[in-house]
Amino acid sequence: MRQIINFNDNWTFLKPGETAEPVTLPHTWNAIDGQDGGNDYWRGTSIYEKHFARPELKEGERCFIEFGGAAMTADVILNGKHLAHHEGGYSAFRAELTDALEEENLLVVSVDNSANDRVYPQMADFTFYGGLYRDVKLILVPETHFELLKDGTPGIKVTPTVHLKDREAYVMVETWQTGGAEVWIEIPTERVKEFRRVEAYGGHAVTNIILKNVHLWDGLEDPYLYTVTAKLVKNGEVVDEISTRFGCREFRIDPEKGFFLNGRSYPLRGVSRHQDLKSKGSALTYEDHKADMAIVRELGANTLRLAHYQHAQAFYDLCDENGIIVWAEIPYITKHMSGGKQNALNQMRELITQCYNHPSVVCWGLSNEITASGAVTEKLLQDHRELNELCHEMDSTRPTVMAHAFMLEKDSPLIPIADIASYNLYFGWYLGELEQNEQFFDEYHAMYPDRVIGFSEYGADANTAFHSSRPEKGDYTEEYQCVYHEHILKLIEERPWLWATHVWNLFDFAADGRDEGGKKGENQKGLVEFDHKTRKDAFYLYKAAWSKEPFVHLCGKRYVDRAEDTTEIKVYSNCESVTLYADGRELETKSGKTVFTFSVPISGEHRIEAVSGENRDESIVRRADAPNPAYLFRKQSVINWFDTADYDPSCYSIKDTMGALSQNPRTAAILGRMMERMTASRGDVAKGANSNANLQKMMAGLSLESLIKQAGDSVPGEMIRSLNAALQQIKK
Ligand code: GCB
Repeated sequence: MRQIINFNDNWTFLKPGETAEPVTLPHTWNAIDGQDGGNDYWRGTSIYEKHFARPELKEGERCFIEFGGAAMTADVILNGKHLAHHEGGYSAFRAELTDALEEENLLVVSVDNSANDRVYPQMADFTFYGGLYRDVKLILVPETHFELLKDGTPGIKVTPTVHLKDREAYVMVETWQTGGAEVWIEIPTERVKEFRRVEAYGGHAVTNIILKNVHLWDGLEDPYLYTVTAKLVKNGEVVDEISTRFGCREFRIDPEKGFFLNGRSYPLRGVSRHQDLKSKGSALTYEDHKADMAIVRELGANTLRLAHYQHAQAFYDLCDENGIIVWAEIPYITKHMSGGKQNALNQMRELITQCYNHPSVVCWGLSNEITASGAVTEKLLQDHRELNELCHEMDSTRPTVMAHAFMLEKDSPLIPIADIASYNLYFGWYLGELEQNEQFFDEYHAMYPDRVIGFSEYGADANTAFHSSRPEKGDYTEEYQCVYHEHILKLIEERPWLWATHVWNLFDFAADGRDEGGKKGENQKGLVEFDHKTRKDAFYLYKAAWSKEPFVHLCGKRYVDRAEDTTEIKVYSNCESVTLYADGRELETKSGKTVFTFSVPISGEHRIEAVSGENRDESIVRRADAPNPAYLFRKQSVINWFDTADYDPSCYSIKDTMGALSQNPRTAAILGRMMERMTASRGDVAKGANSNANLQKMMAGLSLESLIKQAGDSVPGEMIRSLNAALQQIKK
């Protein structure tokens, strides 16, 4: 029988130029410098060493090591013998140690996250943490055992096909092994134990089992899991045993009606998740994963996009157990690399091999915003075709998908390569206005009514320190994030054909290249802060829309001082009516759905309470004489100075469009310098996007003034003034 030994303890970590330090895995060397901004986190090669005594191996037994993830490339060396090289920081892999074992052993794992031009990701809006940041295990198996090496396989593949009408599932079970003539397959059900003796040929065994009266894996409501066990038999004796859970579910996706689970409409509404956490980086424990899942359940989301790479197996397990529908993907992102095809294919092969049995996973994401920093070339199309074919060869049960950048034309030949599509749109945050989101989707849906389309990303950054009664795009207030999401929630609810929608992001996360909205190194589009604890108000908007757990939430608890006589008090709730009290006095009861808005006169300090049945929440607001400067991200009003300033319309100014300004060589040079500075604050991806031809086309119609407004404090007032003065020197 196999033995699995946790191998996380007693490692020594050696980073060049630093003294060796003892570490326990999971570990990343970028937990701090990958989150503090500056785009200067250390990327290079570090060494993990471990001394260990020879594990007790019985006659013929073999010893393997399993790495849950080594970012980004790894070499495994035991007692001086090089045993494995692995490229790709997010998939698991194994190496066999047996023949290199001695009585006392020195295991050296050299891990490298430095930049290169073949292993994805190389350009993206998140920190590429380096390290052995997932569990490491030793696996001791008999000489004849289920396969361990090929693409980190679990050795067993389960393909259930559900026939809803007959309430049956045909379950195909396959195993791979190094020898043995027979495999025993068992699936205990609620009534009987299904059992098959299967003859194996060429190291492969396959059988079909019909589950009658099948208990479906039915999303949030009933995520029922079966377990299949495979026993490998040699000379009449069971020598190895593995098992995996699986779920029986049927889904289909309709271009007009959206997603169906087990025959009923089941609109996928949820969020994306990165695997990282403040001060820990990517090195999460099982407790951290569980805490993340608890927040997903609290929110009431029924789907997760596990972006932008393969997550820990423990997390897909949690998704299975909790009935969460998953979009899984590889980090083929932002920038197509001409030498990256093999690595993209390898990462996809590993993702599918390792995640195939999870009923939660419903699609394979080929790439994300792959046109963000370059054109659609034949080479890029070809790499996508090959990835797409690979997915279909390996899995005939799940569609492929891509997440497209907003500037990708709707008729691009890239889109129909995958089975279904989704767009990442940020109108109302980066460029353009909120309404452009629905315009975009309505146009797409009218152009291609037979194509499945979804909303793979949308969001707005918010820092919970910043507040305003007149929230606007680019102010980083909690209130604008609410305005933004209220708009998009409505858009989504009115468009049932959007097959899946995913808020970007459930949590604030590390993007070391960023410096905006009062924080360095963080993307703040989360509904929850980077501590994975502090819920922003917008979190409760979605909870009100999705969760069945009755609650009321008073928004603006962090917005205490208000320089106005009457203030807006907003309540998010999934109850049908909400009553508001001020200082114990009943003010008003409102009926409605999700968002309840009240106008409340304020004079001093007031205790506000929102009540619906048993559910209540309270906050304090205070009448202030002047706006509290601590609430302001923009310390000055960027635009007002210009409205009052004189300017000569026969010369160029910031009122002109980007298109007009780029026509004249002198204004174009000024513009170029300014754009460089504006994009620098948003990290590498923004810098890459600047060279995108489609983006340039879309921006040509926008006035420079509207872009500046967008950029907030990254373009200070003084700079705008001198910029405008310079433009005013140039005659049209
Ligand atoms: C995107 C990317 C995601 C970024 C996000 C943003 O489209 O796919 O990785 O983090 O935009 O916040 O800009």
